[in-house]
Order: sequence, then structure tokens, then C-alpha cells
Amino acid sequence: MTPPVAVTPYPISIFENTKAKTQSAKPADKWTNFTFNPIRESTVSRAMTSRYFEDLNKYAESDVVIIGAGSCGLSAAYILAKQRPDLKIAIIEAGVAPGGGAWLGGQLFSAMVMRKPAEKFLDEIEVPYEDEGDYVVVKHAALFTSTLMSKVLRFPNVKLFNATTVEDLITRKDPATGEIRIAGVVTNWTLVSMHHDDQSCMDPNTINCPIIISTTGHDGPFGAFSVKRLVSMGNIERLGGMRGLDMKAAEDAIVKRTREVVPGLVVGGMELSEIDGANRMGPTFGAMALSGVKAAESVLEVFDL
Ligand code: AHZ
Repeated sequence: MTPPVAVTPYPISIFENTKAKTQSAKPADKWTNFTFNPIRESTVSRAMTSRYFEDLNKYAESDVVIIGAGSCGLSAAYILAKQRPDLKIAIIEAGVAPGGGAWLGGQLFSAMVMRKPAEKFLDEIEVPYEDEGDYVVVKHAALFTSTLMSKVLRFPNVKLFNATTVEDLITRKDPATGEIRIAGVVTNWTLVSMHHDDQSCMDPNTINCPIIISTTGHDGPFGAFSVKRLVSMGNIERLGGMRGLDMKAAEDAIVKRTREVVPGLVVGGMELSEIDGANRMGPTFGAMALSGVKAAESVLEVFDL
């Protein structure tokens, strides 16, 4: 069992304003006279838009793009950003809320199960758990996801573009070998890409990068984006299609099969099950974390060359 975390008392005294203190000793007065510092609306707009456009400019040429900020994509981002602070890592997530399917442990239940040895990743990101022998249990999946996300987002070399969909892949033909390489992504705000049928003139944006990690999950309303596109572009012949649930087989298979599927595109997490016809594992998340670690390691190999 992890020892209980010491709780620091909430520093409510930071809100005490001097004026209130001198006028009256009563605690209610500090709120009576409370006021925020002044602001103009346009200042808020500029504070947001200038940074966003600066990020668009900076990350238009990224070192790594991660498509999908579910448990696998976020785990990959954590390892990459920690190991290589010199790399520019862009995460593109279609949803407003990153985290994918990892806000609940499975079905509508809170606790998240991870089979060993995935608890080592939990130790790394300092998420407490109960040790049940062959597996561990995090008391709430949201604790895993929010902790991982807060660590990833703090890295100065990571930018999360959420509410942004990857609509297509950029490709390049090697003039010498004739080999097709994935060389970037085509993005659009998700609300825009949902309206391609009824609005015109909504051309997308692009990010160039030498290597991509795609972790868009299994097929569904959003998932398996990159591997489905590989089929429609003729880079791979067909998808194997995700098979039925077999926890033990599925988790081992997903980690083992995490790899660069075509030049420039590493696939991890449940998206992989659609290429290879691997089983699904249902509500156990060890393979998502470790597939993310393996995907990051295969990208690190490219940059370590
Ligand atoms: O919104 C998607 C989600 O957050 C995002 N995504 C999908 N298509 C995208 C696109 N552009 C940008 N075109 C896109 N983002 O990708 C994220 C995928 O997260 P996920 O949690 O669905 O996938 P994962 O592979 O990280 O985790 C799978 C978790 C599962 S599913 C499962 C089962 O069905 O048996 N078992 C587990 C543990």
C-alpha cells in the first residue's frame, strides 16, 4: 500500500487584502472589499490568440506529432518529452477534453486496473495504487489521466492542440527508392471538420514532421484514423479488424506489435488492433501505458541515430 499523502492546508490567506484587514478584523470584510485587478476584454483576446498563433507558427515544423491524447498517446508524450527536452512535440486531439477512454476504469466504474509490470509507469508518474499481486488498482482512472496530463502539459517542449482533428496525412516519395514516407499531418478544428458536408471553404492546416505516433484508438465514431487512411491511400492492403475480447492475449499483443507500421508512422494502443486483427482487452490499461512507452522508444531511436 502507498503511504497516505500529506495534505497542505489551503492557503486561504492569499486572498486577504490589506484594505480589508485594516478596516476590520472580521473575516467577512476581506470579501466585502475584494476585487480583481483590472482588465480590458481585448487584452484577454490578445493574451489567448497571440499565444495560439505563436504555437501554430512554432509547431508548423514539429519533431514529433502524436495523434490522439488517450492513455497511450499521453504515455508516449510523457516519455518523449522527458527524455528529449530538445524535441518539439505536438499532440493533436480531436476532443475538447483529452484523455480518450481513460476517465473511467471501464464500463461506468471508477477504479482503473493495470497488470504488472505496468505499475512501474505509475511509479514513474507518481500515481498511487493498491497492489493486488499480479495487478494494481488506481482508485480512480481520472487520477491516472489527470496526473499524466498535468505532467505532459508542464513540459515546455509539448503543445496540445485539442478540439483539433487530424483529417489527413502528408506523404512524400523518396526520389531514390520510390518509397512513400508519412511526412506530417493535415489538421482542422474539430467543429470545422464536422461540417465539411454543409459548409465550403474550410481548408485545413498542416504540420510537417519527420515522425508521427498515431494512437487514435480502435474503430468507432473517431478511431483508427491513420490506419484506415493507410488503406485508402494504398500503403497497406487491408485491415485485420479488431478481434473479440481476450485480456491476456490482447495486452501482450498490443505492446509487442507497437511499431513503425509504414515509414514515418508509428502506431500504438488500440489503433494497432485494427491493423493486425489483435484482440481487445476491455477494462485494463497496462498495455496502453506500455505501448506508449514502446512507441516513444522507437521514435527516440530515430532521433538518436
Ligand atoms: O478523440 C480520440 C481519443 O481521445 C482521439 N482521436 C481519434 N481520431 C482522431 C483524429 N485526430 C485527432 N483523427 C483523434 N484525435 O484519439 C484518442 C484515442 O484514445 P483512446 O482512449 O480511444 O485510445 P487508446 O488506444 O489510447 O486507449 C484505448 C483504451 C481501451 S479500448 C479497450 C477495448 O475496447 O477493449 N480497452 C482499452 C484499454
